[in-house]
Amino acid sequence: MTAPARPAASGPVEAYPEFLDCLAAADEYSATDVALRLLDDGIPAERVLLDLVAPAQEQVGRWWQRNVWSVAQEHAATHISERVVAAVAAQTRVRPHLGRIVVSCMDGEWHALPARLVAEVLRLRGWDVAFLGASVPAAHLVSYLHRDDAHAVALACALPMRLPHAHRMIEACRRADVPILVGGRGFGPDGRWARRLGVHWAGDASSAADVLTDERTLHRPPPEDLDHLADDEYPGLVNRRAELIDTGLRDLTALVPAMADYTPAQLDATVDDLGHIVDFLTAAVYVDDATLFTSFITWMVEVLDSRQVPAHTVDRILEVYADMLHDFPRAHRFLRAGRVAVRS
Ligand code: B12
Repeated sequence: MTAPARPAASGPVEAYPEFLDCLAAADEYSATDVALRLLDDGIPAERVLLDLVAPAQEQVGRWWQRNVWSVAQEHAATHISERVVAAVAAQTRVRPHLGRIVVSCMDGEWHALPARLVAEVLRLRGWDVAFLGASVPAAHLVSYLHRDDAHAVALACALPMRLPHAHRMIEACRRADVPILVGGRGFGPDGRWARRLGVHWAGDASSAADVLTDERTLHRPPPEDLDHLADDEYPGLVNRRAELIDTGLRDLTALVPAMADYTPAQLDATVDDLGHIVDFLTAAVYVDDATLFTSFITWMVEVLDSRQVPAHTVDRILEVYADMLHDFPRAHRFLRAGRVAVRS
């Protein structure tokens, strides 16, 4: 008797719905089977990581954003994706034949999985990778780079509001004289904010691997474009952060009577939201790009709307901040653009 024919090899795209179902069911073993089956069928590990795990995580994000999934469901799914990445890595041991690349998240950056995907792809391409994971303080990273004769450091930033911190980290690495490559959605859809900060950027793990092999380019970073910082609006906003959050909270409490009955957790979440508004505005001023702020506001309105918080509360906060920051011309202009984004 002959063995039943194996189903024809299918790729990550065909396996994606099944993989998502496994994440939704928090079924770690089946999710791992889906990924390992693709490897068995001859699909390169890089494609399994980037065409199966990465898009699934984006979908997880969309479901969280629309309040279809709770934070707990997102955490369970992300944990499984991490296990799948580890399982794929364990099946594909590549002896390093290229230099040492240190892959690290920026200080305060907890999105380690995107950086881990990059680290694994570099490892698959033969680099000797040191993966430092989430939120590495700048001073510790620099002393690690000194210790380790790195070919380059790859820095990840998923949230645009962390860009001023990212820049400080980039400068610290520059002083250590190690070539830098950055990536992650925090640098903007086409890496436009990386260009502002004068640093090489790659849009995905495969192009990161390509940039790192181009020695000449790697050692010649693009020029920084931060002359606008001479107006001192950025440090002014940093100094006024606490005042902006306090005033916003007081104003909202008067505007939304239901806030009187908010639980401490709900109040914390509101303070976090106000902090994000201020931090995204501050980051937009840092790179001098209103779209950083307006795209955040559009995202925030969608997040709040799916949680039954009306958009006019965001508009009101932006109005309050515009009044408070009337002598900050750029921030004022971005707040006005933000109010247009709320209404569109
Ligand atoms: C899982 C997750 C988390 C987990 C992360 C756990 C972990 N171990 O990574 C936790 C719970 C910690 C988390 C927290 C938060 N998160 Co989150 N998170 C996600 C989620 C769902 C998946 C992340 C992921 O794995 N992505 C998959 C990879 C493949 O994404 P990728 O960025 O496309 O990566 C590719 C490229 O960008 C590039 N790349 C990425 N990094 C690097 C680095 C280098 C050096 C290079 C060269 C290239 C490169 O290559 C990658 C592969 O090709 C995303 C959704 C999303 N779209 O990413 C939200 C998301 C990023 N999170 C979001 C938010 C808002 C938050 C919080 C602020 C929520 C909160 N209120 O607390 C916090 C902030 C925490 C912090 N300070 O860092 C938002 C950001 C929205 C925005 N406007 O910026 C997103 C987009 C969700 C959403 N759709 O709304 N999150």
